[in-house]
Amino acid sequence: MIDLRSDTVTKPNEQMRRAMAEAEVGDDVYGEDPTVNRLEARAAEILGKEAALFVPTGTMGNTIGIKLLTEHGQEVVCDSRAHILDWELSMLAWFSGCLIRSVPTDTGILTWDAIKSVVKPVGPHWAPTGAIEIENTHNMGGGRVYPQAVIDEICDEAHALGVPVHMDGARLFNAAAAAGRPVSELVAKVDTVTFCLSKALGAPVGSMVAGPRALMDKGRLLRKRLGGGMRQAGVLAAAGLIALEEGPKGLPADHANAQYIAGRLGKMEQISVFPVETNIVIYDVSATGKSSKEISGALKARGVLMNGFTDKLMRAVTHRDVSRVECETAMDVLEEVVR
Ligand code: TLP
Repeated sequence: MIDLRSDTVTKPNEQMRRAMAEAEVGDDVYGEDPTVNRLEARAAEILGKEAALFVPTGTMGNTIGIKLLTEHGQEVVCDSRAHILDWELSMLAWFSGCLIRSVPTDTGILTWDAIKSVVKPVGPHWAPTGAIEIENTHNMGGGRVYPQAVIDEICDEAHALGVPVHMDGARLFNAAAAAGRPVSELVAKVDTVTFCLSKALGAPVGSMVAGPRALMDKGRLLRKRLGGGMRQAGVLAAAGLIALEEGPKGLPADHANAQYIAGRLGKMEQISVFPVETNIVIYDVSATGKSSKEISGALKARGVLMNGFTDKLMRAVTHRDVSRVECETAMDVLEEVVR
């Protein structure tokens, strides 16, 4: 199977498996797992934040990041196709007790201009804004990267009003690779940030949430409350350390493969493809006369996995476990299915 459903499907390589087997471990709930401690220190250093916390998933990272910035009864401003809104089972409402105030955008990229009218102070008739959330890269926007000036403006304006900003940087390293900037620059002004080790960076499990030390100390308690106190988690952190150090090196190749796929899709008459900046390719199949479910099923029968997320929109995600040759084969198969 050529699996282009997501970069979440990457499997640990030999180097990771060896490191996992040999990892030095301890009880992380006591703060005694040396490998987890190393991963948290290294992630904080790379991000330029005071502290970082190893969490099982990106969803838990976002949950903790946003809970740390908000109070029950507030609103969180995000775009209308944000992962926290569409794909996290209302976790934000459930755990943080906040409503989402979503703002429609073409590409998932918010601007201060687009959100300033919905950012609200405390008042007698409405819920005040507790935080702003931005997603970089933007998944459903097609892996789009925030222009740095846009992030900086949102953060500066929000901070001037006393409103903090959380970044869902599940694919933060893809954004950095595409922007040609260090991740620390991308996140310099946000208050809390989550990124995933388990997507394009290749770890089997794990994400990080980072920010000021005092917040991360509180975040450690929230992680425990959510059932994320993972004890001898060094076996996972060992793979995470390799993902963190080695994973980013492979991202330009994944991005080139996504461009290759977009190029091939662009040549198929009944398909229209959205602009590609990183490792996510979104394309519209409505002109084929088939639904994305039908196309997905026909592809699967021929050894290629790609999913639709609406009736007409499909997604291909490149990652370290698909080669250029496999991308070529996948496109040959799609051409055949469409024909
Ligand atoms: N995204 C998954 C699915 O949930 C859609 C995928 O295949 O792309 N933020 C963003 C931007 C994400 O794309 C994801 C996962 C998460 C958070 C959540 O990460 P996990 O799955 O580790 O909870």
